[in-house]
Amino acid sequence: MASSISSADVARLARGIRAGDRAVLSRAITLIESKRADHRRSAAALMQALVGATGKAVRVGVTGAPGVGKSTTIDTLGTMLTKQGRKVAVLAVDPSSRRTGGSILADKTRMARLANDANAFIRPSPASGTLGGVAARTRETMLLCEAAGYDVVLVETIGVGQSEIAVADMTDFFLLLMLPGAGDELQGLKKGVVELADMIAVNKADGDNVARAKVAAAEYRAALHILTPRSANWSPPVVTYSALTGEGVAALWAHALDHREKLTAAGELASRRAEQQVKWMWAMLEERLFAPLRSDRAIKAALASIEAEVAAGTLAPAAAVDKIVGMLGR
Ligand SMILES: Nc1nc2c(ncn2[C@@H]2O[C@H](COP(=O)(O)OP(=O)(O)OP(=O)(O)O)[C@@H](O)[C@H]2O)c(=O)[nH]1
Ligand SMILES: [Mg+2]
Repeated sequence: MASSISSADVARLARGIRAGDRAVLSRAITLIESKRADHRRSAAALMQALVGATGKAVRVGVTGAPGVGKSTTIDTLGTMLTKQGRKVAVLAVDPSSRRTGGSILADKTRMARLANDANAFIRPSPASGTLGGVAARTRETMLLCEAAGYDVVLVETIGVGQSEIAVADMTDFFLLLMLPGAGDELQGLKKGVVELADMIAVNKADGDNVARAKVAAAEYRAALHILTPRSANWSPPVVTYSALTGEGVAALWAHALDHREKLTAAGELASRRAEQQVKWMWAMLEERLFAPLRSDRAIKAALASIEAEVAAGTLAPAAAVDKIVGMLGR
């Protein structure tokens, strides 16, 4: 997308998206992901044009350690949902450079059924950038998908780093996947992530793993008891299932719908989304204000020497800030 976009083009994109045209949707996402200033403006106009058409999907975040089975779960769950007549969009937030070239392909092969499903739309994570930037683009992509009629959005994120918080901040239901028998394993279980979870699901409860999965689930249940729940209207359940056989996947989804019903009734779903929207406004503003610090070569070079002076104690931090803000104002 090298050319600039007219307002008529934006209107055409908006129309195509509302009509559910996948090719237009893909093109619009490419526009959203563009770093060019004029594209950013067109993208903002597009988001505004579609603002009334968004918000209708069940938004689910899926996290868990590498290899826990996130993609397989999304494939199995997504396929179940399209069979029920749902339209499913699958997105990812992976700010590491892990997911380049080959592994996008790998992702699609791990979601082999969905990748060939006319009622599913899979879009890999935006290319690596700052987490804030990657996550903001993913969120906008989610909104475009909603405008295109996708009524379930599944967002996969790697089980490390801040990406989980970003995904929890753009979804309604945050699903934490765990492995069986990692018994001694409240292992790698980061308290912050557990506190965000609306449900813990122990995957790979198949074959020899069934008993171990149940033991792990009991341990997580006990662990959750000592945490303050994220919501007054919901106690996160702990379930076991197998993404491979599909056993327990329907029950898992039933919990997600139950959560939705309870939070909607309590008004919490609406307030959660309202808070999220405002949070994203601030996050994107911060992203925008900081962009020149990262992209402007002269400023970047100056920053390095200013930082060195501050470290050496020859420049007061307050004076350094003045200097930097002065450069931004130019
Ligand atoms: N036995 C068993 N294996 C599973 C199950 N779900 C996933 N796997 C296997 O676990 C491996 C990792 O699965 P993925 O779905 O790619 O896991 P992921 O969490 O998306 O991995 P990353 O995206 O690399 O973090 C694959 O070999 C899957 O076949 C399951 O329910 N049972
Ligand atoms: Mg994966």
